[in-house]
Parts: sequence; C-alpha cells; structure tokens
Amino acid sequence: MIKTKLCDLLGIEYPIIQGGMAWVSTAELAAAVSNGGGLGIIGAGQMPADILREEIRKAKQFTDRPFGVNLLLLVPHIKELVDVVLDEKVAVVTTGAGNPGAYISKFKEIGTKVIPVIPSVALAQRMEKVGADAVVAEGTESGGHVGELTTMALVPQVVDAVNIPVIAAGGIADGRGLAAALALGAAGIQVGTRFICSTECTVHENYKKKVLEAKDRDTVVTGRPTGHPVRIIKNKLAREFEKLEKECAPVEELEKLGTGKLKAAAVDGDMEFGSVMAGQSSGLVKSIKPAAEILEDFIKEAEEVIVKIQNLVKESDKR
Ligand code: TUI
Repeated sequence: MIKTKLCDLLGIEYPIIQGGMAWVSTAELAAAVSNGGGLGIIGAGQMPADILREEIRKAKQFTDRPFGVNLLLLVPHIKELVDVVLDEKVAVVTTGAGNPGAYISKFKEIGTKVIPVIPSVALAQRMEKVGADAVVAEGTESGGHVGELTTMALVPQVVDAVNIPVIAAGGIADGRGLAAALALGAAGIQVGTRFICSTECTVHENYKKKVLEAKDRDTVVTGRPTGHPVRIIKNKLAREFEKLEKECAPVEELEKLGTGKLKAAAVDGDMEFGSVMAGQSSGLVKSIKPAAEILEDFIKEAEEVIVKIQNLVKESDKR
C-alpha cells in the first residue's frame, strides 16, 4: 500500500489524481476514478455554467467519494464557473493556464481544497503564499497546454521550494512513473493521458485509438507564438500549425486555427484536423481498461519497482 499526506489531505485511498481534461474528463470518468480510490476530476474547460452544474450533479449521483473540478482560468466566463463550484461545494478544485489567487480565499471559506497546476518554481511559491493546499508541478511531457520544464527537472525543484504537498504530472502513465515521482519527493501524481484510454472515458473512440497507436515521437507542441503552447498528437492540424509558424504567420491566424479543434477531436472524432491533446506518455498506453484497474496497476507496479530498488541496494551492500 502506498499512502501519502495527499491521501489524508483529499480523503482518498491512492495518491493519484486524474487530470481534468477539457472535453475529455466528464462526470463518468471522474466518478469512476474516485470510486476506484483516486481523485476524479471533471474538466470544466469552456463549458457553460449550467452544463458544469449538471456534470457535478451527475458525478454526485455516480459516487459518494470526493471528486474535483478543473477550472481553466483563461475562459471569459470563469467567474460564473467559480460560482457554480462554490455553490455545489465541490471537494477539490484544480486550476490551469493562469493564477487562481483571486479565488482561493472564497474556496477555502467553504473547505474546498485548491490545487493550482503550475509549470515553474516561482508560481508554486506564489500559490503557497496565497493559500493553495497543494500544487501540481506539470512538466512539458504533458498533453494540452504546457510549460517549458521537464517533470524530472521541475518536480524536485518545486519540492525544495514549498512546504505544501507537490503532485507530479507529465509523462507518468504507469507504476514506474509513480515510483519515480515519489523518489523526486512528490506526494502523488496527476495522470491524464492514461485515463483517456479508460473504459469509462466518454471521449470519441477515434481519440482513444489515436492515443493507443501513438509512439514515443508522435506528439508535438503547437502554437508557441500564441503564448499558449499546446501538445497534441501529430496530424494534419499539427502540420498546418508547423507551416504557419515557419511562415511567421500572425498570432491571430494561429489562434483561429486552434479554435474549436479540441471539441472536433473529442466529440466528433476528427483525427485529421482536430486537436488531439495527449502527452508524451501516449507511447506507454497499450490498452483500454476500467479506471479502477488502471489505478490498481499503478499501485501494484510502483510497489514492485520500489521493492526491486530496495533489493538492489541490499544486494549492492553484500558485494
Ligand atoms: O491547463 C493545462 N492544460 C491544458 S488547458 C487546455 S485547453 C487550452 N486550449 C487552448 C489553449 C490553451 C488551453 C489543454 N490543456 N495545464 C495546466 C497548466 N497550467 N499548464 C501550464 C499552466 C500555467 C501557465 C501559466 C499555469 C499558470 C500560469 O500562470 C501564468 C501567470 O503568471 O499568471
């Protein structure tokens, strides 16, 4: 069994939280992960407020365990989404693509735990100062909107810089990754890509297939000049981005190219011109399984790896 302070903080069995992926992490997936012993998270993305409320209520029907909502701070109606999460008293909020400082005190007043996703040490320190309960240190291996640093370099630097629990994210899709994250000082992991290929994930089947087929070099970061670099699986859309970026096309043109493309991939199954956001760990994903089984596999494999390393140390001492 692998228990950490993150399990105590969130009231969960395993130190694994599911990435709140816009258009991908619906109530079904979130509830399945929470029922399996992790923390499931609904990705609010650009949902209208009333749809987010419906998703939260659906998740409450599917599970009695705590779950969370991921809020994308760059959406124009973010204040309405914050109000829904407050109103529904969701247990945990993770935030992406910005600084949630302005909302933290409101969440804390009602006992909602706030866990910002951050790509740097400076932001982690700022988040600790304004009262975050933990941070997700997300490396550039992740899918979707990414920072510059790798998980291997970022996580231990964040661990050294703050006193709140650090959750490692980016490139982690099996128990070896969980063991490695713990070795870096993390109190747990956030997993996105592996859960795309779960039975309960409601994303289009073509999306799951694309992740299953992807190999190690099949993702690429697009849209750097827009200030919102996004990792996706290579396809015609990625090539179009590459072409426009080479031509130094205006930012507006790049932004226009990206608009609505995640929905096209996740809902309509457009694998050519849709934005198939997924991490570098796609190459590790080989099967579609129930979320609970994925969680058990993570823990079992991490335990085996840790024992193996302990044995290595013991054997080395005898030499
Ligand atoms: O947010 C994510 N991953 C995402 S968001 C997304 S949807 C999207 N679509 C198009 C363009 C942009 C987003 C798909 N995947 N991960 C968490 C994350 N947050 N990664 C990086 C950051 C981040 C960046 C800047 C967090 C804070 C931040 O702060 C800037 C500041 O100083 O305010």
